[in-house]
Amino acid sequence: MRAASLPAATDTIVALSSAPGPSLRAIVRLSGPRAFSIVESVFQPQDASARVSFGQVRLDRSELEFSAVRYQFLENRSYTGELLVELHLVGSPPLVEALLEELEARGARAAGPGEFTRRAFLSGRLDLAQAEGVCALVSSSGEAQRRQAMNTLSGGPSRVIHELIDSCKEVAALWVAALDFAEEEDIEEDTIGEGVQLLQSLRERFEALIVSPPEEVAGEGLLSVAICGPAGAGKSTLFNRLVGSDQAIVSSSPGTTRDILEGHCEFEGIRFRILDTVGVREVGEGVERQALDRLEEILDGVSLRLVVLDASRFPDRSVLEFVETVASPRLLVVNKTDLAPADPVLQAFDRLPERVVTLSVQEGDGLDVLRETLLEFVGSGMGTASGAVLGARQRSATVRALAAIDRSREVLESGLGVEVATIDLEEAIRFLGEVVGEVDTEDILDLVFQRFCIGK
Ligand SMILES: Nc1nc2c(ncn2[C@@H]2O[C@H](COP(=O)(O)OP(=O)(O)O)[C@@H](O)[C@H]2O)c(=O)[nH]1
Ligand SMILES: [Mg+2]
Repeated sequence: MRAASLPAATDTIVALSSAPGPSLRAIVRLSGPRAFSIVESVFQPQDASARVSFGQVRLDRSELEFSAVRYQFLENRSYTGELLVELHLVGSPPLVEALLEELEARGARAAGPGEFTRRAFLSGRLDLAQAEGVCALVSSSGEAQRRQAMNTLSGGPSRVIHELIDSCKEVAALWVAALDFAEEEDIEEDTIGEGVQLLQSLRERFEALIVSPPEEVAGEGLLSVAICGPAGAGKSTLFNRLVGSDQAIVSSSPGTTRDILEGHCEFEGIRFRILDTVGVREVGEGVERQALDRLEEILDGVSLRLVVLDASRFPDRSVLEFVETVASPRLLVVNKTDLAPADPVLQAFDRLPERVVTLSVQEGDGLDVLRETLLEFVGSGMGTASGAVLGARQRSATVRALAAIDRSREVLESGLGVEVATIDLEEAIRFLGEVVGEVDTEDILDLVFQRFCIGK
């Protein structure tokens, strides 16, 4: 169901939509059928017919009078798709407070978090993915994240998701057509062969969307990166270099880092949360087992893992095994290239992790490449073919859609037939629909809009 077919709101909401606290200018916003008339009851405009007008606000209840500028927007021109008024006044918290109180007394209701954007969605002005873009924009920090949020807002992921939905629907339509000729054996067989291929190529397009994992960036404006690897590889040295401090104790005797250290850094406007962890060989049995469990937990919770190895020490079996267990996305960092070339260490792997950076933290060689690689990783969402960055909710729905696509392919391959495979395919379409809000599930809406601040 398209959001636009949901019933329009009948009440009028009000909230401060600029930042709270003293400021040069505060913006109080009303949206809903009575927005114009409620404001008219407290505001004397200099030019009643102008869309933008200076005027006087008179508040009966608090007996206050002050000047303000009124902006009026008709339904077809407003953010929410409803009648919308903004009063711009001097940003004094007591004045704003008194104004809100008066407007509420006159029939406006205090808006809940994200309610303006929710209405924009309900009136079909934004789709759900774009609405989440607004959320990310509001909470974004730094220029790059702002750009990314703008990308969502301008429909980046929406466009890609709509394309995916269309492709899924095309495949489903092919199958329905094939079912009409089901008596003819070879048509069904051709359809199955072709279907498996179509689903496989769909899978790749899904992956391009899901692989870029910077939902943290879009959501919280911070990407967490854990540094892990064997003791003495230079993890703490790298941590200090990235974070630009000497928080972590660097020592030539392995086993110095016992706790998880956390620091922050920013390059090119992207903020990173960096975690320095305990070295894998620093951990033995008994009490230290806890440290290893903790390490696993940390590695689970981050967006990217840097596995640091020492170029001058051939990785032993336990290190190689450890690297295998580190989940993607991960980046292999071969350090201390001032002591030895990286190649012999790299050759010890049967299969190398996807990305490798060689450097000497001590000499500072290769640190730029590492920073660029980190940025590239974040930017993979901005710069990939899909150009789309998914928020956490969008991502999880997309992952579920992909699982349904895979089930559909398995069904085809196991010979259960096109009809059964269609059920999973349709489920995939439904999950994708959730991403862009082509559903009427109140729960999803609540989930999305709760994360907003009031006034947005
Ligand atoms: N030669 C050289 N030594 C390094 C380099 N990076 C770190 N080290 C040294 O390696 C030792 C272990 O470093 P540390 O950061 O404590 O390793 P961690 O156990 O992985 O945290 C220290 O003596 C560091 O000074 C490097 O690039 N080259
Ligand atoms: Mg250390």
